[in-house]
Amino acid sequence: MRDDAEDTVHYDKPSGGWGSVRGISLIAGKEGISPGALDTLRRQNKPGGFMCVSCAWTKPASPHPFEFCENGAKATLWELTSRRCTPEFFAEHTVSELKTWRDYDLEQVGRLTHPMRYDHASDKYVPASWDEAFQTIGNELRVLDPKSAVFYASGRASLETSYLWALFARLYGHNNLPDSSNMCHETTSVGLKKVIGSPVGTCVLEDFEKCDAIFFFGQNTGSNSPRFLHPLQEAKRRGCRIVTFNPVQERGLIAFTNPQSPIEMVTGKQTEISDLYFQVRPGGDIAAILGLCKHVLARETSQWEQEQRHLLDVDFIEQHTHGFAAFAEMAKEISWDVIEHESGIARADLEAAADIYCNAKNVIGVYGMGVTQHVLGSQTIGMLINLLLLRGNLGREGAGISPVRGHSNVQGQRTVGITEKPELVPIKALKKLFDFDPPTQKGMNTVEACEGIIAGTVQAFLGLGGNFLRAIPEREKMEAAWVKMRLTVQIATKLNRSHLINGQVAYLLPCLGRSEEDMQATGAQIVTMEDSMSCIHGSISRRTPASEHLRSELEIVAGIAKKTLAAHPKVRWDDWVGEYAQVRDLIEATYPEEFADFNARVFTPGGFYRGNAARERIWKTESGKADFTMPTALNACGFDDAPGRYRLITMRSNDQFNTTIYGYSDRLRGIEGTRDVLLMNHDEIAKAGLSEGQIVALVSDAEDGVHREVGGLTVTPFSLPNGCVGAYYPEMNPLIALSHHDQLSKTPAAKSVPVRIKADAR
Ligand SMILES: Nc1nc2c(c(=O)[nH]1)N[C@H]1C(S)=C(S)[C@@H](COP(=O)(O)OP(=O)(O)OC[C@H]3O[C@@H](n4cnc5c(=O)[nH]c(N)nc54)[C@H](O)[C@@H]3O)O[C@H]1N2
Ligand SMILES: Nc1nc2c(c(=O)[nH]1)N[C@H]1C(S)=C(S)[C@@H](COP(=O)(O)OP(=O)(O)OC[C@H]3O[C@@H](n4cnc5c(=O)[nH]c(N)nc54)[C@H](O)[C@@H]3O)O[C@H]1N2
Ligand SMILES: [Mo]
Repeated sequence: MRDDAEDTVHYDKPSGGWGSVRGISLIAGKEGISPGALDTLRRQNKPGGFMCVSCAWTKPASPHPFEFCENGAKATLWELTSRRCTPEFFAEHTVSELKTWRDYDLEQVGRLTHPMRYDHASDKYVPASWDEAFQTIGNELRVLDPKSAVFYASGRASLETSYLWALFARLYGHNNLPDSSNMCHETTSVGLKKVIGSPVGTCVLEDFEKCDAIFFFGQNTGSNSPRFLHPLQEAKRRGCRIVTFNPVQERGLIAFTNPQSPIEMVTGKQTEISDLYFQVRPGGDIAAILGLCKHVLARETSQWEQEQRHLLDVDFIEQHTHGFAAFAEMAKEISWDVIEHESGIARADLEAAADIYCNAKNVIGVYGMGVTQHVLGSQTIGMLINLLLLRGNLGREGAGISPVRGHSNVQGQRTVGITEKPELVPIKALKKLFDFDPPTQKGMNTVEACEGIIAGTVQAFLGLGGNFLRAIPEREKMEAAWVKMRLTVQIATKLNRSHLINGQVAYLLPCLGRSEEDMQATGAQIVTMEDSMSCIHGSISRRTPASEHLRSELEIVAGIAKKTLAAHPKVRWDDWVGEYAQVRDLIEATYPEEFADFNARVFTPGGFYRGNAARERIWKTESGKADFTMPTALNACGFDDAPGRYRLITMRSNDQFNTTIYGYSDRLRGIEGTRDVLLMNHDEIAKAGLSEGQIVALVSDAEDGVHREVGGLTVTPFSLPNGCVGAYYPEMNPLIALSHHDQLSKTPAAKSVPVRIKADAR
């Protein structure tokens, strides 16, 4: 492993450990948590308890005494804050003033308590009744062309709410259902599906108990799915080898002290996580993995010559794959010079990693945003699958592909119909259940919705959670176009930037969080979600809601739908609101294979598995087999190197959840007190004629020539490959061109943005 240069900022303690406990208590102090909050935490991620609102990592059948991590606790405490964002607050501040606040300060105001309408004359939010809000929104939608409306969903809403959200869109007449997944693992939904026929990972938790090697690409476990560190630690103890490719030396992938283990906490004992760690160039993974494949193929040739024994799983390749010969030919032809240059990794290192692959019976490939958020992100997934296919590491125990999803129900939303693609909609079932013709025209995904808003063809935006305007690329153009829309509606728990840019008619509707009791006509309601491993879990909470005026997301969706659509005997919004189990019955009727006996299985320990064809070696691809694929280029960035041009990685700190900034301590990277940093290595700082601590700006270097700029960044030495710089998401989003996205899925390519440094900015 490359050493951190002495004077770069870095953190040399393990992830987890006392630092994570301090992280939780700091946030508990800051949020001013109310009594009983810690009790709620104790029930987090346990069967019969409530499911964490943070990441989508799976929840085990036999949970730890505290089955939550530093960041899950932060997310829960963030929701359980005692602070309130009330009508009085809005009376005191104009929206123009609030626009000057930091994201952190907006959310620190606390939980939204009342439905609010934006009043243009006073430039303030004013209280509205729920009836007025639903009626006005319904009236507006009724006169619009349904195809000009967009219904966005952030990946937190339950399966029940998501199903009704998608149903509402289709009954109204469109498939414009972008969701946060479009900025995230859409590359998986499209790219993985293309090559193995499954839009989701094939692994379950038990596979991590049986694998011999794990190859990690661009996923930051320590910050973004810390509970995953437990199975990793256990795997290491069994002797499993871990190889990591990441331009950043992420602490969680280097070493871990288990905060659940008193002995480890007292003695400071830590587990080394990665055996090999390579600081691949951003966008260099296609080349790196191709290098691994090249060495595996070379070893096959020599082993066969010497021992007449195959290293490859030739039976599997023969029976289950397509395109092997052409791929092997290409891998043999390509020169090591090109691979080394594009990946930034030496041949000997790649060969050592490939040896680990060859010596392991069962291998799992894990990846995250470092793979999906590139112009050739889908192709990178294809290359990773090539590697796994060589030794049949798909569709058997202990092996497979494991994309680590983001939001806690982002995968589930797709499962129950949130998609812009009509071919993924169970049209027949919907027709039968609700007696209507679902729209068949393709809808808009996130990038297309943005294009529509800029072009003026989108007239209404309804957001089920999230912070759309902060999460998307091309911020300036988008904010300017946004205000021209006729109707904007945001369903949310806390105030954020997206609530301050408003259409002509605008509502902010406050909802219950998952950690709060959802009381309806038939009693307290259960909601469900699907984790990263396709397991479905129920969640229930008994906590008193933040305000008596809050409504559940499901109730809000039904409230708007009822005022928008004509009454229909089969569409029974009131009954569904009264008893969510009825919505689960509808989900089961729509997707009978995945959701058989849904209501009976809601609290299955560890969740119930909805199955995966690729895991059974059934390949729902065009060729009917798992496909070996060839990349069109070895650089996944979608742009070439040029003098003065850098590849910008937009990063998440350990102290944020997407656009929610919990604080200014990126503890695991040693960056404290600020997010306005530009990270680059010493050589690059010197080469650019800069000095540490200098304030600079970044400007876009996209081909389109549009001026995009973010200033006020402090040059900070940090261990990164040459030719690249790092800075935080979402602050850097104004620099990303809307057209800069994965070719296949349109996921914005936020991990390699072409930029230049403007040194004279003050
Ligand atoms: N605490 C916390 N938890 C979260 C979130 C959060 O913001 N905070 N967000 C949630 C969501 S919605 C999501 S999608 C996930 C995101 O979780 P991750 O998938 O881990 O996303 P990131 O942290 O954006 O980036 C992942 C890693 O990719 C690396 N990387 C960047 N470019 C490259 C590259 O070209 N190649 C390789 N190999 N690596 C690269 C980065 O250094 C980083 O370590 O986490 C979820 N969980
Ligand atoms: N440059 C760059 N851009 C990125 C990324 C990146 O790595 N780099 N990552 C992308 C990814 S992976 C994602 S997923 C998106 C995130 O995009 P979003 O999902 O749109 O954004 P979040 O920040 O998760 O949304 C936070 C807001 O959600 C609301 N909220 C929280 N809990 C609830 C709830 O229970 N119900 C409701 N209705 N609202 C709630 C709160 O008001 C809070 O302010 O950003 C993407 N953008
Ligand atoms: Mo995400």
